[in-house]
Amino acid sequence: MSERKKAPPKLEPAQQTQVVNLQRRLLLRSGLSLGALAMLGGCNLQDGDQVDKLLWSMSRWNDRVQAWLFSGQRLAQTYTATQITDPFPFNAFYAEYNVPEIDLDGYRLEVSGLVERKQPWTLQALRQLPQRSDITRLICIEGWSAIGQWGGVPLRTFLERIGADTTAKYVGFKCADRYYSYLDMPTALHPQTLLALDFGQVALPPDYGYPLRVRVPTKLGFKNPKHIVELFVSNQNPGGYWEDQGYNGFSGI
Ligand SMILES: Nc1nc2c(c(=O)[nH]1)N[C@H]1C(S)=C(S)[C@@H](COP(=O)(O)O)O[C@H]1N2
Ligand SMILES: [Mo]
Repeated sequence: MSERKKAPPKLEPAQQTQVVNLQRRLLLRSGLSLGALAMLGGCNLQDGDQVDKLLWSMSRWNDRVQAWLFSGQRLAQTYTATQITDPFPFNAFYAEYNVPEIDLDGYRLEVSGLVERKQPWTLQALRQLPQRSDITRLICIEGWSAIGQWGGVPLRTFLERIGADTTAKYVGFKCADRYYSYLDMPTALHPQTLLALDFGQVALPPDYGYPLRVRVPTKLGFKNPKHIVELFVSNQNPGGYWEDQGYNGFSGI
């Protein structure tokens, strides 16, 4: 049951402390998820199905508790320009040389689901909307974190422009590389949640999710889809690349 995709990365002592601190924080905030994982790691249960069911039900319970704890307005910590991590780490479910190729001129963000206006958006049109930029920390569940600056359209502003039903439960995202993920509506409406077009002083480079990514500093890294090509609003949980493999769907930090 405790099959793992790959061996955990070797970490420096300072990084280990960071991971332990992160786990402690996650544990405090989320109650059970890491405890459940530790329990699973430390035992030899043969009946995978039963364990799976237990973990999925705990995870769903966990999502509800976390959503309830999330105030929707508490701001994530911000940093100064001198604290920005350079070079910034790249991460995806594939190696860097497989980053998708995207024709920027032909690019459109498709919009679907519970919204009034479903016209696709060019990058230029997105840049004409009000912009915001924050220097925040991206925390990956694999045990690293890095500080960067992302700028773009607050997702709230975009949802308002397209006449989204903001009483719906989820905003889902589909990406150019088969990745997909979603945000709960309160997180989608959080002031620091961006449809990011810029990274530092430049347009998003390929590695970091060009031409458009979600940047949500109140969530773990995997809830920040890169290369997004479609956005939709739904009352059905859209799932996600990692969410569907058991990563906790709320994954707040
Ligand atoms: N399209 C897409 N988005 C993605 C991923 C991916 O594989 N594909 N990986 C996620 C994970 S696990 C992390 S930690 C961050 C990494 O973002 P970075 O490459 O800008 O550091 O992107 C997230 N968004
Ligand atoms: Mo990640």
